[in-house]
Amino acid sequence: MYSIRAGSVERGLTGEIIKRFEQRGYKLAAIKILKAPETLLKAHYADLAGKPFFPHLMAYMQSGPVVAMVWEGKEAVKTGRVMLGATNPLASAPGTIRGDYSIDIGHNIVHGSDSVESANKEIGLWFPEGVVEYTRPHVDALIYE
Ligand code: YYY
Ligand code: MG
Repeated sequence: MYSIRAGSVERGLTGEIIKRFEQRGYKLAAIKILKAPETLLKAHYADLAGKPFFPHLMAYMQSGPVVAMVWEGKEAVKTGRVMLGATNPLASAPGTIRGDYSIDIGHNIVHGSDSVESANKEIGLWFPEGVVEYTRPHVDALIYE
């Protein structure tokens, strides 16, 4: 589960970020723009509740709309984290999303689930209505061997 964070939507980076997952070959299973409610963000970032940066994180994520997405495919969580780059953009390699579009850690452009378990939890929080199930056999045959 990915969310293009507040600020990145306003900066006009939504299409750029979506494009990277599309061109890699991942399958879009859910997407929406929303102003994330505080209750949702608190559940989403529950593990970080005690951290000193938590109040800023909450305020930042409520400062504007976010785009939430689910991308599916082989190793989508692990590869997605590589595509995002390091948490601190100053340590993110050029070519990664954070490395190409951000500087400060608190405004690092995009969230990505860190494990399949947390992805499933986050998909339930952000998409309680469920994701869209479909197949695209001709495309998958071109992407996967
Ligand atoms: O999974 P990832 O987003 O790479 O990092 P987390 O450790 O889960 O932290 C979530 C979020 O919190 C991070 O993307 C920016 C913010 N944050 C921060 O503002 N300052 C820190 N020292 C650590 C994280
Ligand atoms: Mg995280």
